[in-house]
Amino acid sequence: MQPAVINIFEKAAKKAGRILIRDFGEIENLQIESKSVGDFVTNADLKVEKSILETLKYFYPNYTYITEESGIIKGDENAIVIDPIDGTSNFIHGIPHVGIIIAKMTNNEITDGIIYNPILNEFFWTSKGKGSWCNDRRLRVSNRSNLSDCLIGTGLPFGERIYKNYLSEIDEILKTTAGIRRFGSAGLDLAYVAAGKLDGFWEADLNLWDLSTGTLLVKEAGGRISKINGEDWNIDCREILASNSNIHIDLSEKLSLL
Ligand code: 2AM
Ligand code: CA
Repeated sequence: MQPAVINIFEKAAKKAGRILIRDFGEIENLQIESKSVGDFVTNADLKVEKSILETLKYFYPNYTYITEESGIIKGDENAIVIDPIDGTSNFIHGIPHVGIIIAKMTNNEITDGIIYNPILNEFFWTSKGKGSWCNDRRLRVSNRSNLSDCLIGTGLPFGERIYKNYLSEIDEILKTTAGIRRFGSAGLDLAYVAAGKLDGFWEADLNLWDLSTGTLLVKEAGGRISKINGEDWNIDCREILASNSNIHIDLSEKLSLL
C-alpha cells in the first residue's frame, strides 16, 4: 500500500499534471518563433512548480523545499525536492517523454519519491523498504549479466555541458553492449532501469532534482547506484551510474578507465 507521503505527492503531481498536459497540447499546436517557445516553457515550468508547492505546503508547511525554479525555501530538517518538468527539451519538441519529479529527503537521504508522466499516465513511486512501483505494478531490475546483451541509457552533453571524455565513453559502451539509448529525461531513464527496460544508465552534470526519486527507484527495484567511478553516491553528487547491479562493476570500469 502507498504510504501517506506518496498519496500526497500523487495528489500534488496529478493536479499539476493537468497544467502540464494542457501546455503540452498547446505547444504541439504552436508554430511560433523559438524565443517565444522558450518563454512559454519557462512559464509552464513555473506554473507546474507553483501548483505542486501549493498542494505540498498545505500538508507540509514547515518542510524545506529544494526546487528547480524557486530555489531553496528554508524550513526544518525534512526536505522536499521538486523538478516540475524533467525532459524540458522533449516537452518543447512535443515528445511525450517528460516527468514531474517529487522526492522526500531526511538527514540527506532520499526516503520517498514519485515520477509522474501525465502524458502517458505513468505514475512511478518508491519508498524506502517498500519497493518500486509503476501504477499497480511492482518493478524489478533486469537480470542480464552479459554486457553484450545490455541496453544502456545515457544523457549526451551539449553546448557548455560538453566534457572531455564523452565521445570515448560512448565509443567504449557501443563496442561492448547491445547499444545506447538517449531519451532526454534523467529521472525517467532511472525509472526505466528500475523497470528492467534499460540495464544501465550513466550521465554527468545533473542536479539533485533530476536524480532524487530515480536513485531510490533503482535501489528499491534491486539495482545499484554509484558515482561513475564506482564510489558511493550521495546527494551532493552531480553524476550517476545506475544498473541492474550484475553489470555495475563492468560498466564502471569501462567508463572510468578512459
Ligand atoms: P531538465 O529537462 O529538467 O532540464 C537530459 O540529459 C537531462 O539533463 C534531463 O534530466 C534534464 O533535465 C537535464 N538537463 C538538461 N539541461 C541541463 C543543464 N543545462 N544543466 C543540468 N541539467 C540539465
Ligand atoms: Ca530535470
